[in-house]
Amino acid sequence: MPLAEAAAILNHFAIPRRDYAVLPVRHGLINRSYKVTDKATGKPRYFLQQIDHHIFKDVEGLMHNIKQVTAHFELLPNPPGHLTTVNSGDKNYYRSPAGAYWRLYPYVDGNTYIRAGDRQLATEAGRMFGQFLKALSGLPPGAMVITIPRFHDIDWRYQQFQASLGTAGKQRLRKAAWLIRLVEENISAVQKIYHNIVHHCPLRVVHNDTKLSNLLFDGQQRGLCVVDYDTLMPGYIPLDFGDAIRSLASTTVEDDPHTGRTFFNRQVFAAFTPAFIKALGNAITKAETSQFANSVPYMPFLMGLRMLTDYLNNDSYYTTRYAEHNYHRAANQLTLYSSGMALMPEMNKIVNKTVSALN
Ligand code: GN1
Ligand code: MG
Repeated sequence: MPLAEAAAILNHFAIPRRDYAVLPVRHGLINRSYKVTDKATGKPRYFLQQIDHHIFKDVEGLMHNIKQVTAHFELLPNPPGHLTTVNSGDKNYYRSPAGAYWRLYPYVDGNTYIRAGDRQLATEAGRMFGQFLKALSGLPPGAMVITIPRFHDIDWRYQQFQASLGTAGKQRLRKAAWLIRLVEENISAVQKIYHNIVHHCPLRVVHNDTKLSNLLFDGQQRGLCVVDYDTLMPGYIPLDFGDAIRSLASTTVEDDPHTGRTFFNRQVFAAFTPAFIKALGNAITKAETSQFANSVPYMPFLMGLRMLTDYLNNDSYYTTRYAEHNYHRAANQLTLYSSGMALMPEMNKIVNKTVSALN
């Protein structure tokens, strides 16, 4: 996308006509994002994104979901820190004649982290995601469009994986053989976890991509807001919990190629969990907290499986920066899964202790 084209897109949004500088920024694995700066003052003003409509096949539905959630937040007496879109005509996005989708947010000048490192950040992250989900708890799942069906459903992801085995090239199959074996050996245990969650927990509107890098913090590591609303959809709170732990409590980033460096940090888990549960308050049920520890190995397995499938499909979904990128991601996440399995009893104790202290 030439920058001049991205800059011209700004004319379609309801913002003051100024001379803006548009700079690409790396954010997430899917959409293209740009920081929009007012050239006269040098201040960042907006965050412009082109939504990848090959991956998000129902962009209208996705933007409808964002509207539902932001409108709901605005009615709350104490809304959580959140973003609101800038309008383009009567819509919260712009569709170009060529069929590209764009949206614009006012810029929130915050810091992001890809690793928690310390307990303070983990506690703040727990509070932020907990408050965000509590605020969402008043919105009925029926108000939302299911933009990516069966997004966190292991049965569906396993089917996609099996299909990729039939079409993958020999070299990638050989390289990933140990990961394929790990998946086959563990799939039934992981499917059980998922079926239990679905059976016991209410379907709710959740975030569905609660990684640490989707939180903005100020200079003192105080939370500003939760970002990335692409996957706001019906789902399960324990899976948002597990997904947050996946990035926060991992000792390294999700694409670290050295699997020996990848395991869960108990201290970060012990800091995040009480803050998350407390912030949810009476919005969370015992049936849900009883699934929290199970979701800790579940989410890295699910992500590892998706990354492995994408590796076998020659990287058709996630953005990759080098040939083995998806392979490294998958190896990392599936290693994290094993660490999560080993720590499950201990994590269960921490969750139970928190829940009984609050009662
Ligand atoms: C994708 O693009 P990004 O980084 O927001 C993915 C998530 C994964 C994540 C892995 C729609 O999110 O499910 O957790 O990569 N989103 C989609 O980092 O597939
Ligand atoms: Mg996302």
